[in-house]
Amino acid sequence: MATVGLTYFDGRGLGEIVRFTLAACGIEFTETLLQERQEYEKLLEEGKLMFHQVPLLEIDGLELVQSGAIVRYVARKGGLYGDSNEETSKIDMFYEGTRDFYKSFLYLVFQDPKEVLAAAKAKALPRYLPIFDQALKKNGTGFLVGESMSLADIGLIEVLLSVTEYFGEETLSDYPSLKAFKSMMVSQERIAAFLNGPQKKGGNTDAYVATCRRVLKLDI
Ligand SMILES: N[C@@H](CCC(=O)N[C@@H](CS)C(=O)NCC(=O)O)C(=O)O
Repeated sequence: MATVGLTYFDGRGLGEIVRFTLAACGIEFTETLLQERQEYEKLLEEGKLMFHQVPLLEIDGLELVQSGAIVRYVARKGGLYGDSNEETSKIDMFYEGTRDFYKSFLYLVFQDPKEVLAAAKAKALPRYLPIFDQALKKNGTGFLVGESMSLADIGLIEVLLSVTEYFGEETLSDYPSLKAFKSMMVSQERIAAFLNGPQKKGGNTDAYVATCRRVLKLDI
């Protein structure tokens, strides 16, 4: 199979969900981790970045941008996007919910982390944790939709790992279904291999933030 290539930064941001989804689908990929403005400008000149943004996934002769479109393509390919229109819509609803939840942490590195985490603790956690806990309980299979893993579960595990990293495991104490979900997901063979492998990115560092600012000429 031709090489699958992800272009992003050496950090999580919007690239991590693409990495998670590829890993969950068992699709090997290489990474271009942008360091300099010229690399980004070259991609623009080549017409690879439709909206002048990364992540970019090169796969099956396609140049895909927009993280939502990318993960859906990969999930479809890997059988993680439901078997019917109804199932796929449910997966989409949950997946979009996980993205709204994840947004609470996304700009952590560009704003005052104390303020971002305090807002997440006050608003996002009490809103989303009970919803996902109840949804898992109601579905009763360990997964959010149907009887097997889907893109919705990938979105949820990504955000739960951030939640427990920032606020501790005890954050899930009152949510038994979420707790069980997290243990089950991190021990799935492909997810475990990704989490323990070299392509999983660590916490976002000052170097990562500086690189994003330099490459994208960010004024935040
Ligand atoms: N909706 C897009 C947003 C992508 C995005 O904002 N990417 C940032 C890096 S995390 C970027 O390339 N920003 C450059 C810009 O918008 O000029 C997606 O989900 O992929």
